[in-house]
Amino acid sequence: MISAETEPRIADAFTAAGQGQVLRHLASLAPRARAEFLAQLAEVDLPLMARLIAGSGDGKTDLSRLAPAPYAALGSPTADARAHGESLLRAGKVAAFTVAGGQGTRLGWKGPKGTYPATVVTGKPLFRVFAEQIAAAEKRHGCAIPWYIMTSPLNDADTHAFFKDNNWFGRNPADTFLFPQGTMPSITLDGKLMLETPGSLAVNPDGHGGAIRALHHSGALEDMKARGIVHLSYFQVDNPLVRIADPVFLGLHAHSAGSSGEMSSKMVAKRDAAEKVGVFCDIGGKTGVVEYSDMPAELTGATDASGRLRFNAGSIAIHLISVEFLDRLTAGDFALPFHRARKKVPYWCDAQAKTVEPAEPNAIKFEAFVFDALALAAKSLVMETARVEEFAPIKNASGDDSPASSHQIQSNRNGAWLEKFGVRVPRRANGDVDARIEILAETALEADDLADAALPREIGAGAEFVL
Ligand code: UD2
Repeated sequence: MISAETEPRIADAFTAAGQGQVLRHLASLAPRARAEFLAQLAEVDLPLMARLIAGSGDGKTDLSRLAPAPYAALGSPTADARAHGESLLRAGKVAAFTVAGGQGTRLGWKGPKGTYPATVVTGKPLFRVFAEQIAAAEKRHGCAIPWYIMTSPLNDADTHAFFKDNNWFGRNPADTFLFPQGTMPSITLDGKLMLETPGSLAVNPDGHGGAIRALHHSGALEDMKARGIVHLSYFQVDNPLVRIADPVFLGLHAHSAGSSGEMSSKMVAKRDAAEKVGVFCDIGGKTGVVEYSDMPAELTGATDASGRLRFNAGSIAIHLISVEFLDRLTAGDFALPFHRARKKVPYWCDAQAKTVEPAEPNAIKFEAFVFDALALAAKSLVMETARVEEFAPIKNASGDDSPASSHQIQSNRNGAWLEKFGVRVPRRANGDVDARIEILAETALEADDLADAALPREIGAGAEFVL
């Protein structure tokens, strides 16, 4: 609670920082609203905001030192890695971690993204897809896989309600840990903090990079340590094909010479130069990701002698992160850089006495990116995977990375799994599967799990099939 003495100090600090405009309705707020607003203001790191507004401390990479990052290519031997990964799982040393704090504006879905119906036939919501996959992995390895989910202050209550309404998807709620990430104030294009209402700042979730701090602040990290968790399987809420706690990836991350076991990543070969994914690069001797929007066109489109994209290692935002690494980062004076993005941010308009949704970008949002932590790992491994196996994100309402494209990739993956065991699957001229095929996690976590399944001889063109 803000005391009568601290109140003028907070107000003075904002005025001294040239941000006194946010106080313009303070005197007219009711006591409770005033106290809540002052508490929000007290949380703002004004020196950090001043640095960001002045343009320093943000996440621009030195592009003169970029080379393609090395990676473990598809088809590298994996038998040892799998055995190592499976033993980590059996020993209960692995947890799942979903970042689900994004606002999901591009999809136009009102609720949290994880509530979106994602699967191709039964329309299971993303959170259920993950819960069922974790349950299947727990059963297979005879272990508990605690699940940590980062929400944001904007969707935390709705996410909780969804889990509760769905009876925690059959999970023990004690093994499911939801916590909100932090926020950052948005600023106008000329560097002023903004009001969303007379008694609240316009803020945005502080990016998935906020996860590192939030894992610490929420007590999740302590909880992991108490449970003996050693590695976190990190993934985004938008990808129903993610392979959570993949044993092969775990083994490579924890035991291969190219990895310090701190933070590893999966990549796919980019679809084309324009694909909106970050790219794994060697940045002055360290593996890192350069976000697509930060990569100059001449590098994005550069090709090698065989005509292949030079920077082709697309990030699918799947990582393994060790608890020890997170602990080390959060124990010190740690901060990831903030990246700036021009966005449409609703703001309080005094003339209209209401919150206005702008038609054009009117503000800068600051977000930290989790992949900037890669630079802090001693040695970081990147593993290539097949796009059709693990990447079918749902981000946009239509076109690329939409529900429709995700459904097609899901059917393509599932069709290929069936074909491996002799099932005839209809395909169109472009190679896409011409049927809607869903395979439940309890049936198979990967193609070879179908070896003993009762399979049909054929799937009809245009049919729906659930296994
Ligand atoms: C991300 C990556 C991109 C590529 C792509 C693969 C960034 C900046 N870009 O693009 O390089 O790997 O994914 O699909 O990461 N989130 C939070 N809190 C936030 C912001 C986001 O939890 O404050 C979550 C969000 O819920 C989602 C994920 O992070 O699960 C990615 O969010 P995004 O939409 O900002 O990133 P995107 O899809 O543009």
